[in-house]
Amino acid sequence: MKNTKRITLLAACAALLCATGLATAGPASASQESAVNCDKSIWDSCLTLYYNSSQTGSHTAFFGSDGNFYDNKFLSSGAGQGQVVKNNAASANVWGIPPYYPEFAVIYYNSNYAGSCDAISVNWYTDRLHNTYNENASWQIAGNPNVWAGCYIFS
Ligand SMILES: [Ca+2]
Repeated sequence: MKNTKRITLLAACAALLCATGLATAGPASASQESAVNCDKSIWDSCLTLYYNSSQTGSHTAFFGSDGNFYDNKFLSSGAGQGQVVKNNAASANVWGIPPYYPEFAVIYYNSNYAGSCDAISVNWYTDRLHNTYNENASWQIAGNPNVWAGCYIFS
């Protein structure tokens, strides 16, 4: 009888831990690279990519860096929802908070931060990507000017 009770209690604790874990797993969890919108309560900076020009159509928000857009999809409702982000983003904006100035979101033509690039200043945007329009595969947030040297600059 006592043993049964103890086992039930353990099972209940395990279930509770599991529920707590799910409840606290926000957009910034390590396994998730993107979400529908920037979570400004958690993220220091955030890149939002849009399926269409002029920041329209479906969008997806990224924090940190992502070496390959192949496994990310446009998440919000709108044109392009469900499409893979890679080679499909037309416009973008970047949100960030001090002291993360000056920083740029650098978007690359190739995966793993290679190839021609567009660099968008934090708290700026573009209605049409220049070097990576519909040809985009990775991005990183950067504070070192050497990183965005040679990129097309939006600021
Ligand atoms: Ca990815």
